[in-house]
Amino acid sequence: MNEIIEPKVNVEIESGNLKGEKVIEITKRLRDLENIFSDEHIRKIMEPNTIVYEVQAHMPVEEGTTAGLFFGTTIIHPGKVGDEYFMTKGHLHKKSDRAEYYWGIEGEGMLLLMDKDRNTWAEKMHKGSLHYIDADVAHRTVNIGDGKLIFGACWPSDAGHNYDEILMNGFSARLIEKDGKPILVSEWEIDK
Ligand code: S6P
Ligand code: ZN
Repeated sequence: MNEIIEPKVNVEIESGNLKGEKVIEITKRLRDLENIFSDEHIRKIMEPNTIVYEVQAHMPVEEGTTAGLFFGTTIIHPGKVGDEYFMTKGHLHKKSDRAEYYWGIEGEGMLLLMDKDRNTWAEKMHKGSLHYIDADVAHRTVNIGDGKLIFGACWPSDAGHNYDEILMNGFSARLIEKDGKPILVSEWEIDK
């Protein structure tokens, strides 16, 4: 049957906002982010309901399906825990041979990447920046600006998420603010 139909989902290009079928939404607040930031003491005394980041994802197939794709938008709110910028939990993909694309939509940020040998580096994120995240590279995003950091992502539907590795061992470096500027500091250099 020849049929012309409306799209089942729309993405607002300016904001990354997704509306339509099979869109899920996740909100991460300070209370959900235990042992992510360097200073647990400060995180615990901050307002636990503070939103750190929000994720929307269009998931047209079931998670784990081979050969499908997911498409998402992440908004990281501006803020810090001590001198460490608000950021995502960060993860590896459960399937270690699955890559991912990120692209900047709004705001100023950094994409923290860590390879298998625990070498960590950061790529600047801004409107229009494009980031290819190699398979088996851990990734975390950090908002270093005064407004929201918004970015898009596209990843294979069978990539999955491995959060445990980062929860246990972290990244080997963190992005902190020093003298009003972001710097990448090795874990061992941070005063506890
Ligand atoms: C999924 C993709 C993003 C993140 C989101 C939140 O592979 O990388 O959608 O899930 O940015 O980060 P995290 O580390 O909490 O999943
Ligand atoms: Zn990912």
